[in-house]
Amino acid sequence: MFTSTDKFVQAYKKLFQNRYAFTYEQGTTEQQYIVLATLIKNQLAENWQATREQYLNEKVKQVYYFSMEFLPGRQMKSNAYNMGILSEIEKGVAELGLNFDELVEAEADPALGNGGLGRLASCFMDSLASLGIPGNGNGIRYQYGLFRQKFVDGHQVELPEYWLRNQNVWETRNDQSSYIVRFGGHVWMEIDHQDHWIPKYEGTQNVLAVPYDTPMVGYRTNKVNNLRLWSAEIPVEEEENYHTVQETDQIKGITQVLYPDDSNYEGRLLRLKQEYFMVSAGVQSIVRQFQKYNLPRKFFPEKIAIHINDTHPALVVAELMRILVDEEHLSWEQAWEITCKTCSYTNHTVLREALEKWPIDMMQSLLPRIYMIIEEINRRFVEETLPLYGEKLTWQTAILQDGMVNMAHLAIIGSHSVNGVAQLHTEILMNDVLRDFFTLYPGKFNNKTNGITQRRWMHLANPRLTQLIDSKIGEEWKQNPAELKLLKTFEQDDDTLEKLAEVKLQNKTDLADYIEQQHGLKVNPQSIFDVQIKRLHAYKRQHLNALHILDRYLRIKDDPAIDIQPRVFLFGAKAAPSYTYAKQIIKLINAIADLVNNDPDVGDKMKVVFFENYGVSLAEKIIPAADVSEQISLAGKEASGTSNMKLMANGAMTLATLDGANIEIKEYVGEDNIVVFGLSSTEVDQLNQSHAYHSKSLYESNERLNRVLNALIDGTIPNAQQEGEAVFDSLVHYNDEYFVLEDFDDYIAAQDKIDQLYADKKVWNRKSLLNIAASAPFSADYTIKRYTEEIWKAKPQCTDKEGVQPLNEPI
Ligand code: 26Q
Repeated sequence: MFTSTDKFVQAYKKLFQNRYAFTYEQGTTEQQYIVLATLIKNQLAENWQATREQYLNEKVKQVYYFSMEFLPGRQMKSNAYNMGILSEIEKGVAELGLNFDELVEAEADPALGNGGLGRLASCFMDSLASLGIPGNGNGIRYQYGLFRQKFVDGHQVELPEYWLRNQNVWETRNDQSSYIVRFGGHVWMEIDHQDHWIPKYEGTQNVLAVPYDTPMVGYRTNKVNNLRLWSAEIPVEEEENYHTVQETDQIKGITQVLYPDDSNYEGRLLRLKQEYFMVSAGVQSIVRQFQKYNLPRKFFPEKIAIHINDTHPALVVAELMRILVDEEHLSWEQAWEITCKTCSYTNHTVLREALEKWPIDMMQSLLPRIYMIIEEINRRFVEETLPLYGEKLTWQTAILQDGMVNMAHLAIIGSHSVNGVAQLHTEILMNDVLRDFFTLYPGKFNNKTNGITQRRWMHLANPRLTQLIDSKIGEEWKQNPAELKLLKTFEQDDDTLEKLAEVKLQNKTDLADYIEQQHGLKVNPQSIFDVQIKRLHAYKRQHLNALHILDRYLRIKDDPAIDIQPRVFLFGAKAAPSYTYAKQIIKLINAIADLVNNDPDVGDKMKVVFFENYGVSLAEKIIPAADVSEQISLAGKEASGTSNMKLMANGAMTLATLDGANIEIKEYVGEDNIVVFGLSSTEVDQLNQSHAYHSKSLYESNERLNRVLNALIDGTIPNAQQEGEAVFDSLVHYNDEYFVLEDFDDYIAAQDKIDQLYADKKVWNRKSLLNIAASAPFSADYTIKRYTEEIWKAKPQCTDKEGVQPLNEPI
């Protein structure tokens, strides 16, 4: 790379001058960042090209991960780190007299996703590259990412997030790989002179899909993968047809903005346009790639795997059929075999309101040819299934139902693999949500528990902890996370435990400084830092957390001299702009924070902080400082969760319901090192089926609960009367859909247990260490290995990574 700090300094100065024609000392921090990032990007260009060419020459099998969302986080530091030049760069930047951390913060954090699903896609991109697996991301280059959240008088206000303002150093626009995507118009079929049925199109709206490629750098490998994000433009030859700004905006509007809803699906035409736009451009570019391999078409599934990340890209199935049948002139049967062998699908939700279904007439008019193909897929499916399984099951699994196109059904029927994202979630899919399909295709179903990249979430976000681990067990764990379990041998070692506590305290002090600077609020780093960071949703039950806070507050008011473990409650969450109840919960928690933080009776015993604009960059600051990880969704609702894994790996104790991957966390860390409470998913099912739940009688009979709930409506919380009433009503009068009141007592008891454990520092530190030691199985490297071996059948292209073996047993 750079042979010396001097060389780096020279290269930096030269590049700065070339670009701006003044010296770097005269530049803004943004300009100084841009030059540094460009210098780093230039260093990886050669490997990027070499990787692409090698894969092409050797006709290597490639994986394409189709996702409407990616949340990569800032990339300068992680790229430098993965390239192995971070310390060199830091030295050089110091030599220049610049502040590296300031330059890092000058980079925009691309919020091209809502939450877990998008962040998972980015963790997977990191693992694919780091394992040397030929993996490509395929998504949308939204001009505006997920809204920037501000609080005005405690209410969420959404501001546009124009992340491209200062130029995106990491992307490369590749005009030569642009494709046309067609919408609307009319289609009819004609026979050509070779007896092929050819679709004829009239009156279509043609949109140019231009790819912007971003390098995905592997950790200590020379392989560089590609993330391809598509942007919508007017085709050059059609520019003259577009006269008004409105007409132009309509096209560009396709990739203008990310839909900010992660749970409540709304059938908007623009969203369907976005989905097909990404799918069509992506599949066309894959077919072009395969053509370069010069192989018979039946080898397609041996060289290409396409992964469908939730149903959002499910049109891949129909688009691949369209290209193989209409453009490559394969028979329907041949095309269908290739399609099913190529595609695989991951489900990320069991919430019924989140399942994508598009009105047939909308799809028919926007995508006439695609709809014809879906109709034919459905016709053949019904024809085959009906005689074998009868009417009921056939209609329940059909793609076309009640005037709607069921996207999950399309994805399942067109894929060879269907997976859930945690053991419990996969079981719920097989036994409940997708039971009929499990009857039809038991062999398609499999589990792939989510994972996280330790590079971003430990090595980079928590250097102090990383150094401590290195000093105890060496550096091998960075290549092979299973080694983390060696930490267990230090569970009784006072020196290690004290150092671990010191690391945590320093991280908490850093976060406390940040809180003071951002919120003007002083918090005591010696308190328990209790963290709930995730999208705001009733099923995730941030309001249960709020009820506990209120209960504690009332206890302190009863007896201001009470001997209680000091706590800081930390929240980070965005609510979908249209989700009124979620926004009311935000306002309520902010009002409780005002009350608690300004009450002199409370003092240091308790503080509440709701961070604005939670996202990847904030998570990197919060997670290393967490003591308690709140994973309190109603059992059966959270598919997996991934913040639970990040917090555990940073030594937080999990306070959890038996939901999603929490169950696996418990298995790995052991029941003594996690605090579990609440209904099980089976109990939730039973309560639902028996109709025996009456939240109002709990309100009336449980004194403690009664007092807390009354505090929502009796003026205890100033400035949130309406919101308090809304929460009260949903819990008491509308029978509490997510069983908050049922789980309340058990949750309070679990919180008291946390206090008790924390009181004995040695006990706590030991548990914290054991959590870190048991977090290895949640490495995304292992998750990706399993996808690669069991679903995609691709091969790592760097031999030094073959030692990475998944770890299955509890430590
Ligand atoms: C769908 C249609 C129209 C508009 C938006 C959407 C949409 C967008 C995003 C629907 C869902 C999402 C995101 C879902 C999500 O993030 N799910 C989470 O995925 C994580 C990774 O598997 C899991 O850990 C979480 O449990 C799950 O909630």
